[in-house]
Amino acid sequence: MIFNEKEECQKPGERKEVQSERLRKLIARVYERVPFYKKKFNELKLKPEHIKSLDDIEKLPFTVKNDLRDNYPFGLFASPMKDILEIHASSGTTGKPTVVAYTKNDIKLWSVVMARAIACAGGTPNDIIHNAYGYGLFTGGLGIHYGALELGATVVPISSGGTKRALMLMRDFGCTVLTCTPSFALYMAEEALDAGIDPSKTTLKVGIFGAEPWSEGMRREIEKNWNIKATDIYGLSEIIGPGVAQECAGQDGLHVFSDFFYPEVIDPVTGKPVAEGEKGELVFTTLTKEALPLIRYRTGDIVSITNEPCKGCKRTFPRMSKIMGRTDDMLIIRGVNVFPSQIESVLLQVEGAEPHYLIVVDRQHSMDVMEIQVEVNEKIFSDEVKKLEDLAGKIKKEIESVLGIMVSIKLVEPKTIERSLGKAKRVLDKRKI
Ligand code: DLL
Repeated sequence: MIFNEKEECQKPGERKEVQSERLRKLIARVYERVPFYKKKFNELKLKPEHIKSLDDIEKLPFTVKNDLRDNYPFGLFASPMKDILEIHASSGTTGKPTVVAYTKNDIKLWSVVMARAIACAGGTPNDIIHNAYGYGLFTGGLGIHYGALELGATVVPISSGGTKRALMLMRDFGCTVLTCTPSFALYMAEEALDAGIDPSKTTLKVGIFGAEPWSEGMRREIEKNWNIKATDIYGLSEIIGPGVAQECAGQDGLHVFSDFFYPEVIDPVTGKPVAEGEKGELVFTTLTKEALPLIRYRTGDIVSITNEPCKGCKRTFPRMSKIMGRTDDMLIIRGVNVFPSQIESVLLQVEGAEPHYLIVVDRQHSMDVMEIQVEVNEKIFSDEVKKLEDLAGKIKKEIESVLGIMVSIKLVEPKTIERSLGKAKRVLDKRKI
């Protein structure tokens, strides 16, 4: 199905009926199957029958990332393991990842919303999709893959890395859609020029970029370099992966697929909803998910949402702005979520390293790079160079194994990292995005 007009252009009032019905079923399901939710509801003296429609959603408790960690790995699942077909995981502050799961119906849902997203961006069954999101535990690669299959397009599961070969295949196969993080799209354009390929003269026509924040300036650059229309895709593993919201060719906000993922925007301090169009923290309720249904999940992403009709297409979904920031200190480095506290917990365990550090993030040749400056104690600092090198190597190895991305380590003299009286400044983000 390329464009399901009945669902995507449904009158908002009619959609609300569908959403309310789905919400009622969801609440009954989690109350019965997830002890964590049953306990929370009981504490609030809330019974499933108190939730009659979407208008009652504010009575429900929030869910936060820590709830997933506290119930690691499978504690929040609402389906028995025999019904779970696939598991993904993203990084977490304590080194324990956030685990998410899918039943057969969940995979079908993921395929449908991702097919919707690709079509919304301008993709059709005739397209050849060069999918350079990472395949593996990250939801980017497989999410796009399922959507491409559902749409009936051709997908090339190129994954990330091996850029020169990937560029050759992209040209030889005549790929028409590029899917990857926006920073990787820029990096690939540079690599193409190096390899003697003019990126503006390829067969590509559309790009579907997300998993990390990017600006309008970056969009213009990508569009110019590749001579394509660059669209924004949003999603998060906890809710489904990519395929939660997608821009159409109008490029004026991302259509939130609210018939499956009901969005709210709240004041992150009071937890109360903000007025339409105001910015706040994005919260989602998964209306039909089976394996890992989440109620009022706080994403930490700051956005605003409008219900004004879209000028670019007939879809009637609410549209959200690009992500304007986060409520927590999560960094996204080459699409990987990184919390400074993950780095801190490694440093605390390494003999000789002090927990005074500064994470410097920059962009070199369009790729994110991360340097961690770490103070060492007096004793270590006066040791010979070899010992310092060994220490830096040890820290690098430990941090890379926790984060799953490459970092560089710079050991610095005792007391050189600026101390702060208030909230410590742990991150210097020099990326201009
Ligand atoms: O990044 C899923 C995804 C894959 C989305 C591919 C789009 C394309 P996580 O690894 O769980 O899932 O990270 C989710 O990434 O809460 C946002 O902070 C950020 N993020 C995702 N998409 C965008 C975007 C995937 N378009 C976290 N713009 C989210 C800005 C984004 N930030």
